[in-house]
Amino acid sequence: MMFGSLRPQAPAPAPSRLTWSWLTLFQIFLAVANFEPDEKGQEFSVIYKWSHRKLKFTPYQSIATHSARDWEAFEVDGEHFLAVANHREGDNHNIDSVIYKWNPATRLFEANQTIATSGAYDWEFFSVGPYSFLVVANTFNGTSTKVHSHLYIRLLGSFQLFQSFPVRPQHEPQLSIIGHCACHMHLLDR
Ligand SMILES: [Ca+2]
Repeated sequence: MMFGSLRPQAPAPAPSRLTWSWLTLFQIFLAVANFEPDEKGQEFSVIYKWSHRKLKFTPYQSIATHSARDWEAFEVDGEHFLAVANHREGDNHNIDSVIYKWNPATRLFEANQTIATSGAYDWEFFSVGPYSFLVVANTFNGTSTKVHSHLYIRLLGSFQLFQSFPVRPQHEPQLSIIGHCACHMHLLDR
């Protein structure tokens, strides 16, 4: 089963600035990040589910987000997660981003863990052997773009800070995972 990011060329079903993630459970879901509040001032991202009957994605679950910039879909030990990068709430960039976990009983994505972020822009997930990692690109803490981005490792059922990196983003940062082999060797050396 594969997970990853997808930025399709297909027409967007909702507001103009969107990012997409996809994941495969028993069905196919799309998570759409809405950047701006709706006409009522509420901010939601929408998870769409593929309808085999209608042959299109239909709204499945709305999740309150704050200027969401990215949804990252991933799987750990057979459990399915979505992490949202909440960028800012009003003028406040120091807010929580949230990791949601699929609950097979309720058939909903439910908040599983919050992680403090500063102008979060992107999440990337990767695994090295038995270890699962999430890295977040932070961009702005309200006064400075000299902020650290953080790498988290999943231990004992939650993501815990593993390492921090000073980053000064010039533009919209996109995380890329490179050098799995080097990372693997580094971990083995620890
Ligand atoms: Ca991402």
